[in-house]
Amino acid sequence: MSVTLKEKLYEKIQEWRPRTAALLKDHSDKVVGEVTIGQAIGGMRSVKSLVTDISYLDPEEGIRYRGYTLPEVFEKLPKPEGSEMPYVEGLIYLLLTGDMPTESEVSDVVGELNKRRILPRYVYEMLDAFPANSHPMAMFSSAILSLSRESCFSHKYHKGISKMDYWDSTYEDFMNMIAKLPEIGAYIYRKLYRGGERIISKPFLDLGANFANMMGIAKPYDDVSRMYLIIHADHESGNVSAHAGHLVASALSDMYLSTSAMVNGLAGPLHGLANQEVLRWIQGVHSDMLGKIPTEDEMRSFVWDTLNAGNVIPGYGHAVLRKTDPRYSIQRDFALKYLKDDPLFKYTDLLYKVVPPILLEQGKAKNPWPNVDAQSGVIQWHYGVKEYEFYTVMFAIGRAIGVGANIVWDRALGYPLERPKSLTTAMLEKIAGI
Ligand code: HAX
Repeated sequence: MSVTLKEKLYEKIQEWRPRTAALLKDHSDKVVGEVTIGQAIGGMRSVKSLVTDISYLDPEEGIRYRGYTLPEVFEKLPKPEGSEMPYVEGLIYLLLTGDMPTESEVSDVVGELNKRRILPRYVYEMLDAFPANSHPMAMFSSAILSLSRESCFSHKYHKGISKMDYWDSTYEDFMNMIAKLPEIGAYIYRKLYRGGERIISKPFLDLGANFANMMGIAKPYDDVSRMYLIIHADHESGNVSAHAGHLVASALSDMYLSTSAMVNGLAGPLHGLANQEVLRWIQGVHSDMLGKIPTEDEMRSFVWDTLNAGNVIPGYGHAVLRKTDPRYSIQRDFALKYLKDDPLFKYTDLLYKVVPPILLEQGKAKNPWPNVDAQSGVIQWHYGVKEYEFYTVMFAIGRAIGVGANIVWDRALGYPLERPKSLTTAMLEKIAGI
């Protein structure tokens, strides 16, 4: 009999617990770093105060999931027959256990999620009650929040369970929730933008293919979905969405309450909403140019106009990364293969050429290179998803995988309530000697 994902996860948890316990018991006083006034005022940039084993973000190299770079993840994870992109279910296995899954382990996860995907009727009814001009992220977050009623963890917690068992019902919530997110996302899409004509999911499909099916978009959009969900899954735990999810979960709020908070953080224009802003900005250039591809000089002047008006160039810069985001490069490779003649792709490519030198010349942004959001909307647009408000919902489905896996591990390793300390401005002035 093969070992299930849950059994493998439990083995890994048992192996890991003594490591965390030993660090706490014998090395609690060791200094990890110091905090400057600049960091305390400046959004805690680079303050080393979180622990996660799910992913690590190197400023030069980009994200590693469980030690694997993104190109390695795309190369090594099993792929559905005839597809270029791996199963999202394989990534779920990798993030939860740290092991690269076999084909048969992935197919067990496909089956496991398919058993859990049915949404309670009240979620549809609640979504139907939203006004037609609602932002899809507000609807998505509310739908997840409403599912808190289904939480196995909350149910067990109120009956009384040992701390050592918290991970078990949290894992159940994680799997139940991940299975449902594509259903919720696609339902919102079809309701808001396709006259409410819902497409029912097909239980034999993998998560990426089922999402494409429910969106109503033909191949190779299944591969776009897989790629999109995988690249957005995690970016360490300090970014706004991941941190929000982890923080709320630290109060032992259930997976749904925590994920809804994560989604709310992602909905900010400096974070996940940037992908909609990129498209809005490019569309502005497109209409000013009456659809013509601008010359490099014309594009430069659009970029300077945006900066001189006091706005940021969406899709460029990053709080941690200092190189081109590998999540951008993976999408660019896909775009070069499938949409190299698309006018909007030509715009993005032109921007890749002109924006970094301009940001360097301006001298403010610490990272002049493109991030994940610079490319993703253009690919969605090409496949007919032109409602750019929706892009962040797909980002959120992906991000829930990494943040949720992290929450399962937070519970397994007994991470406590998060509670950093605040200071007053007067205290900082005293430290500064002014
Ligand atoms: N265009 C213009 N100015 C920029 C810039 C950009 N793309 N990126 C940074 N800057 C500016 C900042 O606004 C800041 O200016 P002030 O000193 O006047 O406040 C200065 O450069 C220093 O900022 P930084 O330290 O380099 O960057 P931060 O860590 O403060 O912010 C951001 C990182 C991603 C928020 C920032 O680069 C930005 O606003 N980029 C555009 C929005 C965007 O693409 N966001 C998506 C990021 C990826 C992500 O998380 N997706 O979810």
